[in-house]
Amino acid sequence: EEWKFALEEVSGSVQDAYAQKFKQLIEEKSGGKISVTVYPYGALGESEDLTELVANGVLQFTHGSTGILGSTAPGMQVFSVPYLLSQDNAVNLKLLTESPTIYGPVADKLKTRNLRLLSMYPEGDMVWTTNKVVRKPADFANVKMRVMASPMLVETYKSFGAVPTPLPYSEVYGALQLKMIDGQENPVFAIEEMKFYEVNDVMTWSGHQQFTVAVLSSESWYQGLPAEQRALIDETVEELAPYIFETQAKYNDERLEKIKQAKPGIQLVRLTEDEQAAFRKASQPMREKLVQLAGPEAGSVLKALEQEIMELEKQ
Ligand code: 6CS
Repeated sequence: EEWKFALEEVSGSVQDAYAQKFKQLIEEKSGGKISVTVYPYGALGESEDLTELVANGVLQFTHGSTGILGSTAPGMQVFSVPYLLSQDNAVNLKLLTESPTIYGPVADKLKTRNLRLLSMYPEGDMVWTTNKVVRKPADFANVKMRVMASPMLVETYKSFGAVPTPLPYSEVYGALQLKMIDGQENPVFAIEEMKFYEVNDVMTWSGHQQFTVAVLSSESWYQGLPAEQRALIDETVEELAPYIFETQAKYNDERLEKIKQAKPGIQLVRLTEDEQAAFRKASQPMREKLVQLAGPEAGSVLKALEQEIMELEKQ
């Protein structure tokens, strides 16, 4: 039996690390009865295509960036609300793998599209790459920032003072090179492997968000599996959570060193607390925006998640 797992990222990425470990564990535990084939980004299409292929049962597993999933599953845009996740990844691990809100109403909504939400994890802090230094919203004036297709991201970057430009991942490098856009946001490991640092001169840690991704399967396919195979998937996904949290942190640290070596002139900027506060203030209306764009249910999900985070932070 063969299970197919697609990635929205290239070989060597965080998603690849996840899928390779998943493959290893499933193949071992099934005693070789199941083999998992991993398809890196580019093999089967853009992120939206992969989600569609899983919903149609052509593929069994994929990753769905919440910033892209939000364009077709509006509720997922809640993860594009800036400053949502905790600064403490131990809190985020619990939230993203056990939250009754995520695995209740959020997952139920995905089921209506035949998608099963298996897990979620962060892939690292979003870092801006630009050609000029951006320390305050006014610095973003006329700066065309590429974002994933979620309307919430478009609105967030407008609120930050930039000119948001949605584009598929595969087109970002070329668009930066041709100066059709001035900058983009992604975790460090992605900036390294997609070579965005070659065509931008400044990297800025804005502190406003982590990149979060959903691990998805086909709901009807999953429900049709024998109980022991469903259990095998559930148990493997649970085992993978701490592994991928550690691995993404390691990848992001290592790739920053690689970037510094490849481009010693790259300027690294970390926004101070005060500078971050100005962006936070500018994006305050995004909570209302979420309700306008994704409906009152998304607003309730946001409130419930914020409550869960607060409680987890107290523990
Ligand atoms: O920016 C993007 O579109 C992509 N970034 C990453 C790190 N993974 C997949 C996603 O599509």
